[in-house]
Amino acid sequence: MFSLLGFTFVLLALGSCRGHQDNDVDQEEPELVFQSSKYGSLWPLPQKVQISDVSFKLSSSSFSITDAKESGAGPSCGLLQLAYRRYYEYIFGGAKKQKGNRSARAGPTDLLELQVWITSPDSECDGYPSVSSDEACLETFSQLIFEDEYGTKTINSTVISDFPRFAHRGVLLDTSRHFLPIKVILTNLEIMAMNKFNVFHWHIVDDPSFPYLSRTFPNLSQKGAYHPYTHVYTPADVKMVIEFARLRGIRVVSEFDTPGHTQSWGKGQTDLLTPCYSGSKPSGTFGPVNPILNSTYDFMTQFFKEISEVFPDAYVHLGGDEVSFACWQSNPDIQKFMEQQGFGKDYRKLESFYIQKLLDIVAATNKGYIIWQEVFDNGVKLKPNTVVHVWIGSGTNSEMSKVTAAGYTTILSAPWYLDYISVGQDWLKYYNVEPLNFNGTEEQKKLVIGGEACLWGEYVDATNLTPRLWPRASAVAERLWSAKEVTDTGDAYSRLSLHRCRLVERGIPAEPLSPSFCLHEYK
Ligand code: CP6
Repeated sequence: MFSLLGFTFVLLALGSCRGHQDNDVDQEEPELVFQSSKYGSLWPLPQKVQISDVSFKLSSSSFSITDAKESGAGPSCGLLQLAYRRYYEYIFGGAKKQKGNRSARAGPTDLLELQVWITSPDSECDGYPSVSSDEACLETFSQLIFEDEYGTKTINSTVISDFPRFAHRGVLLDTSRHFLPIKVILTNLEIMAMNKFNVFHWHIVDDPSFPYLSRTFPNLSQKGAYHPYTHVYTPADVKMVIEFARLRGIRVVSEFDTPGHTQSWGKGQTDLLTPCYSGSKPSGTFGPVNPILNSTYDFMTQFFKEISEVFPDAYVHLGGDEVSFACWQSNPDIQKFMEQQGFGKDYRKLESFYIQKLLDIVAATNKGYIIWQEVFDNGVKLKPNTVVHVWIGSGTNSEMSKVTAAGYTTILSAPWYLDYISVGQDWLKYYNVEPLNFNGTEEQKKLVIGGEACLWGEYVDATNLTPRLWPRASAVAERLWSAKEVTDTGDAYSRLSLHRCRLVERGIPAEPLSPSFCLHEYK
């Protein structure tokens, strides 16, 4: 059984005739010095795979992907029809070249059809993916196809049973430190699907720039973007990203991080940020969102109403990380407010006061929310369906214990900060993480819904994003998809090398793991 992200379905591979036994089938390039995996180039590894040595040929002139007669989703399912076309093109390289120019007549061992049989009662052709979507993928089928020594596309008869270990498998991209053109975002969504990632965490705004074009508050990007026309995401751009992701079974979770990381918000929205003081006078600089003004909450109410309408996902990420208290401490109005509220000198209480009100505002838009771990650490009262995002690299295991002991669902990012680079095979470091390796009951472990690879944008833009992310994020993808027992790094190395070459063959500049070559190098 396979399924496209967001679907469950069964593939029936029909040959024009019985396949022949071919004991000489050698799907690995003999030149490669590593030990080939019996799983070929499959990545991430499915839950159960049995590859037989019965093989079929595929030719672009006779092979097609079709709906099975019994399928629950037919020609009217645009999402599926588009996926068939995409994967046909991946398999045959854009249908341009027909290697060897074999006759169009189907041979006795040709695979003619891949029939896709959707078995789930209500498929998600027109809807959006969610945390509970049933998944797996046409991608798996395409990964089983290899070129024999004559360059003919070949597939061995295979039984696969597949589903993800974790439901939330995300990649964070940061479009504030550097603006990322839409094309780069779409390319990476495509690569995410090839790795079975299903959440695009869009860290869209931050201190340096505010590229989100808000219909309600156009001044935010007019004043806060790096450039008001060329470095913004218009409503049409955002729609395009969401639809492109939807067609690939990927959720788009937007992050609008407050009260810290908001310098760019202040440029287009007066009085939103706290004026910092130097002695008894305002210093002219600004700190986090001003939590003591009613106007702040009026603004947030309107702003998040818009966000809840623009982004269809059931969750929005509200940030809440790394709030610096120095500016709040310097401001006499804030000091007075602290006294009135009985907060003493504990600015975490002020932070919690702000977040509490924000969470109520967002909850009223019928969205769930994800927050960075500090919000939980500060003891803010959270709705039971809140997702706590663990990112701090020290004390990670005890944090996972605490968050899940308190009954919250959690996602893990602390071990997967891919903006950190070093020489050598750092993918192994990401691969060797076991997300449930913390003290806790079975009930607690069930609350870990997944994780995210984070590519913060300080040193990343369109020039280097793709090779920096891939295939390093692929290591995270397998950890979040495959069974817990899949930990053989030798086997992983072999499959990942081939997976990376497949990305290269599909036109993606994914960086190499070690001295090596690909049959079809990057052009
Ligand atoms: N930006 C935002 C960042 C980081 C965070 N939030 C960050 C902090 C520490 C490291 C890497 C990234 N750049 N908004 C923390 C979640 Cl090591």
